[in-house]
Parts: sequence; structure tokens; C-alpha cells
Amino acid sequence: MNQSVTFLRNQLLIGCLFVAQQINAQPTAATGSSDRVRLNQIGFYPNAAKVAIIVDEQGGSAQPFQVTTPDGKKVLFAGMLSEPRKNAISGKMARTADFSALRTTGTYVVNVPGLGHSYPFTIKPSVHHDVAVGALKGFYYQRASTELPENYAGQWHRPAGHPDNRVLIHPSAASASRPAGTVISSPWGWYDAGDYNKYIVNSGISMGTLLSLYEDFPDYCKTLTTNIPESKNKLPDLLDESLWNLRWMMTMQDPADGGVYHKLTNAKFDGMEMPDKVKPTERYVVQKSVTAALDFAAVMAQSARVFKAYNRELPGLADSCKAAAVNAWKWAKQNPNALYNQDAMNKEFEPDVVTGTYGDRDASDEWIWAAAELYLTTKDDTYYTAVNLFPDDKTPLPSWPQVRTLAYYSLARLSDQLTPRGKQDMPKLKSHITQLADQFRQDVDKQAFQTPMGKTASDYIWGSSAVAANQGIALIQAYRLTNDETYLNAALANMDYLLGRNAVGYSFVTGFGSKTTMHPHHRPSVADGIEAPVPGLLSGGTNANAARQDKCAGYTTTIADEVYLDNDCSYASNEIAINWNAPLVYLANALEALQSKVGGSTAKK
Ligand code: 9MR
Ligand code: 9MR
Repeated sequence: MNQSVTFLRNQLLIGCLFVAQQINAQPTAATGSSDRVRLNQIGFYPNAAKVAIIVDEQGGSAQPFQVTTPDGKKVLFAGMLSEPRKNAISGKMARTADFSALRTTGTYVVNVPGLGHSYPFTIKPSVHHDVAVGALKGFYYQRASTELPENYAGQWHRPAGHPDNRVLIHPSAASASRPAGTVISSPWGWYDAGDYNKYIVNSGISMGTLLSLYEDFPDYCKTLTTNIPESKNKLPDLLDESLWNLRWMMTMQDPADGGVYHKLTNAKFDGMEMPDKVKPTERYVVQKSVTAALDFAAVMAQSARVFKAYNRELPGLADSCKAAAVNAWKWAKQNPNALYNQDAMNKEFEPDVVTGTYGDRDASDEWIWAAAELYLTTKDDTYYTAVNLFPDDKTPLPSWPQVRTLAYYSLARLSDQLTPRGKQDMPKLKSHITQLADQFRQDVDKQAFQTPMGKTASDYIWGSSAVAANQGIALIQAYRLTNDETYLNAALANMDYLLGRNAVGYSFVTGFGSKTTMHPHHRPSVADGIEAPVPGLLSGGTNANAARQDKCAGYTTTIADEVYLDNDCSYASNEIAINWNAPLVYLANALEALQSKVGGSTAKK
């Protein structure tokens, strides 16, 4: 920020404080809390943009607002609401209360005379620290095959479930050395979501996202502690947590041929019971798939890099990961058409499997991701040239069926380690990433909620919270390439979205915020008899098609950015999942790591 801007800002602040005192001298009638004031319910960094959105505003006359202590007695800031802006999705009008100039540490509310005040929030450094740590701890609560003792899990402690030490080879996965019914051991890993199955494809992007957080911010990540059983060992907790799932993933590779089973699953979903209370039933590994093999190869290759530094603590692990990656890649080369098609599989084999499919009709992006990670780990150009890294000008937002851009992130991150062949493409690669981020950053100030999330109704899909978080990651990747803080400010705005500045007024992170998801489609949260849901889990969130998809009763609207039901029947808008939590972990922790760089109001460009 240049000096004259700082000066103007200080003048404005002094002016506001002066007005504030006057207002204080003539107190307005006290108003209660209002759900119409939407903001990040956790709070704001002192130097960052601070915005609340007043929804359902008809507009008209100029209207003041104040930021006060929660008791309303002390006014810290006074300003005017913006002119109304139209929400392009709902057509509803909203106004902005921008109090970015208030930088004084404390806990406050935004008060709109005649309307009411917001939930309390805090302005302080490291304001997202607890939610950043809590989201990572969320993975601990998802651990399969282990007890969660009270000293780590608090009131959510529970006995072990799903030991997975006697898992059957499903007929679809039979091979010469492992005929159908062969028993293998495949314990550990994280439960995928609200269900208790374990899926390689979804583990792939989740692991890639967490390991990328580590590779992007290693020093910061070493300071993160989550109070898990491994907290006292020499590894950062982020890596210990990732290892819990990595070790499971390794068991999913057939040592005979390098192929990787698509998932470890029941034939049917478990009931809504605790892990140790579900009806005993067979667990199977099913068909090897090319998407599973390639996502696995990418994760193993990246793990080989990350865990190399811990060879003393984990002797041989990095080498095993590298070998696993190479073997999975070789299998994929021999089986490029082995897509996972559950319906076709069920026609051919018994028993039918009806759990999550993570089926994907196009593996070209998985090829790109695996090739890039293998190339970065081995420095072998043949991986790089095995695929067309830039099949078109697109840079798709990462999601479980679309992992191309994860390759771009990794190549950009390690650009100083590329071979000459890879270096050639760097300018192109960088422009792919910045073009993606530019789409999200563009016109944020024209949006009703002042967030990149929700510029288009198509953002509101199953797991839309992860759309917001992954947009945030794309913006942070662009910031890392350019040092342009406007990318960072836009990423922070999506954090605000997730924590309450949105069209439904919920913080989608369990346990964080005043009005937050209480009834996620999450078996332990439903069955444990504890009122509070397991904390640190990201609800999938608003989903325009949820009513049709889960047929839960109680949806009251079809407006795309408002279809959300905090009810455990709503698995299409209120489940939790590891591939949604992982980008939350990335976004929250990256913002914490970069907090000294965020700044300015959203209006400043
Ligand atoms: O609990 C299941 C959840 O994890 C899945 O996302 C969802 C869609 O596949 O299915 C849920 O299971 C429901 C099943 O599909 C239909 N019968 C009721 C199950 C629990 O609500
Ligand atoms: O996240 C998945 C979403 O993209 C799909 O539309 C949906 C239906 O196939 O499935 C979601 O994944 C679920 C998985 O199939 C089973 N475990 C719970 C996942 C989150 O709902």
C-alpha cells in the first residue's frame, strides 16, 4: 500500500471515530441480533478487509452502521452501508458494511440501527488459527481402524471400528495370485465422508492437497500441532496425519502387478451407527481402475519427495513410495481403459456394490497429474513427455474427477528444480494458473457477497464448499507466482464465505461460528448422542440440486445459492468429506501462513 493511501485511510478512521463518539452520545434504541447481517463469524486479521453483508435490502436511503462491543456500549467504528447490489443468482439486493479501517484488536458486533446486530467476531492476528488447526484435526476424527481416546478426541472419543484386517477380494478384483475371496489386510486410512468406506480416487486429491500445503509452507506447517497420538514424534502433525492414510493407500496396491483397487467398501452403506456398532458385514476391495492407479501414483510420487527428509524416522518409506508410484504408472500404461463403471461391474459380479462410485469417464487429467508428480520426483523427462500437459487452454478448478491443475500447482511450486524440458513450459504454466485465478478475482467487488464464490450459479454443486475452498487455493497459487496481494484478498473473501458470509448465513465448519452446521450427514455425529457434531468438518454446503438428489424433506427454496438444509438426511447439501476438508485445511492454513501479506479493502484493486 502506498503512503498516501495509508494516510487517507488513517484520516478516514479518525473521522469515523469522531462520528462514533457523537453516535455514542445519543444511543439508538437497542436492537437484537439479526440473521440478515452476514459475516465471517470467526473474525478478521487487523490489516485485512472486513466486510459484512446486509441481505434482503430494498435499498433507498443512505443507512448508517456501527461496529460496537457486543454489549453495544462502546462504538469503535461508524460508517455508511454501500448502495444495494443485486445478487445475480437470486435477484435479491444486498448492501455492504465495510469496516476494513477498524484495526483495533477486540471482539465486536456489526450493528445496523433498526435491523439488529451480527454474531460476535474478533479482530486479531492469527484469527483463523483455531479453525485451521481444527480442520486438520477433523482428519483425526475420520481415522478408521483405531480407537480415539478421550485425551485426543475429547467428548468425541470412541472405540475402534472397521479394523479392515480381513478384507475380501471382490470377484471384480480377482487375479491369478489373489482369486475372489482371498483375504487381505488393509487397515487404517480415513473414512471418506459421512460413510465408512475408503475410496482411492477421493483419497488421492485429499492427500495431494494436504501434501501440497506442506510443500508450499513447510516451515509454517512444522509449527502446527493438533494433539494427536503422534504429536510428540519428530514429524509435523500434518505429515503424521497424512501417514495414517498413506499407509492404508499402500495396502491397496496389488504387489503382483502394481494395480490399485478402486475402493475398500461394504456392499451396502452401513446404518447411521457408530463405527464399532455397525452390523458386521464383509468388506471388499473391488476392481482395479486406471483412475485409482494414477491418483495413487501421483500421491506416492509426491509422498516420496515429502518423506525423503524423514528417512531417519521412517527408513525406506520414501523409496517404497517411489517404487509404488512407478509400478502403479506401469499398470496404468497396460490398462488405460480400466475405468470404474459400477453398473457394468454389478452386471457381471456378485455381490452388487452400491456405495460411492467415484466413477470417471475420462482419465486424461489423472494421467497429467501422475506424470507431473512422477517427473518432479524422478527428474525423468519420459514422464513429462508421456502426456500432453496442455491439451487446451483451460485450467480446470480441481475436484475429485478433475485433477489436471494439481499438476500445474506442483510444477510451478518446484519450478527451480525442473529439467530444461520442463523449464521451457514455465511461462505457459504460470499463465494457466494466473488465468484461472483471474476469473475468480475479477469483479468480486460487484458481487452481492463480495466473494469469488457464487459469481455463477454453477458453483453450487454437491460439495460446493470445496468449490469455494479450491478457488481460494487457486488464488493463493497465483499469489505465490506474482506476489499480487489482490489474489490473496480474494482468497480470504472465500474464507469469509465458508465462515458465514453467504446466502444461507451458516458457517459450514462444524464447531466454528455462532450459526454453524449442527446436523451433518456424518454417522458418528448422528449416532454419538452428543449434541455438538464432531468438530472441524466442512459441510458440503449449498447445492442447487440437493432436493432432487437426496429427497430429504424440508427444502424451502430452489434458488441456487440458498439450497442448504442443516439436517442429517441431507447428504447432498450437508455431508462432510475428506476432499472438502482438505482444501479447507489448505486455505485456512495458507492464510495463516500469509497473514502479514493480506490487506486492503475488497474495493481497492
Ligand atoms: O450415507 C451415504 C452417503 O455417504 C452418500 O454420500 C449418499 C449418496 O451415495 O448415500 C448415503 O446413503 C444413503 C443411501 O444412498 C440411500 N439410503 C439411505 C442412506 C443413508 O442416508
Ligand atoms: O462428492 C461426490 C459428488 O461429487 C457426487 O456428485 C456424489 C454422487 O455420486 O458423490 C459424492 O461423493 C460421496 C461418495 O460417493 C460416497 N461418500 C460420500 C461422498 C460425499 O457425499
